[in-house]
Amino acid sequence: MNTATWPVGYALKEFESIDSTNEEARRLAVAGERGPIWIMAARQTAGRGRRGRVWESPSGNLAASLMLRPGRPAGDCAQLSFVAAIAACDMIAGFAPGAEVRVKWPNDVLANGAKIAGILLEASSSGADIPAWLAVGIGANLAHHPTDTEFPATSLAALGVTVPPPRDALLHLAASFAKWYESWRADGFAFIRDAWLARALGLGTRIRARLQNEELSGVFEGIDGGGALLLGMTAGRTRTIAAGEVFFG
Ligand code: BT5
Repeated sequence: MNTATWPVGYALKEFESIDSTNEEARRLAVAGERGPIWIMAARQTAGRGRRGRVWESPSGNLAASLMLRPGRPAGDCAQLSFVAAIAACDMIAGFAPGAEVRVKWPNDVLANGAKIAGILLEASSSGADIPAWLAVGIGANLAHHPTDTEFPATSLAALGVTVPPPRDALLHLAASFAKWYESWRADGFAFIRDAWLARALGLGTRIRARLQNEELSGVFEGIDGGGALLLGMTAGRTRTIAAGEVFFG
């Protein structure tokens, strides 16, 4: 793996054990911390996924959140989950060069088809058009992965590669995120979308999308300017899906 250097201007706060690094990001933001600051914990006792789901993060895995204040509208801020996915994908690929490391809409990183990292973006809930702060939470399975998940999971250890200390993984993640974040700030989402699509699994293939009240089958055509999934249906129609789960095959 190439060497990486810690990005200039980013602070770091480390914990041995914490409830959730995203929750700590929220606490720091509410207390007035300006950021950008990475929060990392060796272990989370209440790691969370989307929609109240649990994220398992035992010691040996990476659990980290970046608290930052982009000063951009909420719709634009949501694009940062794609920035995080690209950064996490490249970090994992760097440690597992022999694996097929891909992103899966909206926020997962897969290695050889199994989930190795997940992303949880949370924002201040003040109702303002421009969120006061964002927490970009990233969990990556370095040494361990759960076996009882709906979607199969894996880890660097299960891939048979050398497992880095979580701090090394964070260094590469933080360096990569900072690079892609600068590109997003300077050039907007189009370039990020292209970079994400270049890493996406199953582009142009038939997928299933589970929405809140229905399940759809269609061709994964891409993502739109807001990051929504584009699903090609019969008769040339395209459905735009803002939230849901995707299944391949
Ligand atoms: C995610 O949610 O994938 C977002 C995970 C974000 C975790 C980070 S860790 C640092 C920061 N602090 C936090 O508290 N959270 C963030 P979702 O797509 O909802 O996936 C959750 C589902 O994945 C669960 O319902 C399980 O089925 C499965 N799962 C739980 N732990 C897993 C793991 N370690 N690896 C793979 N799958 C897991």
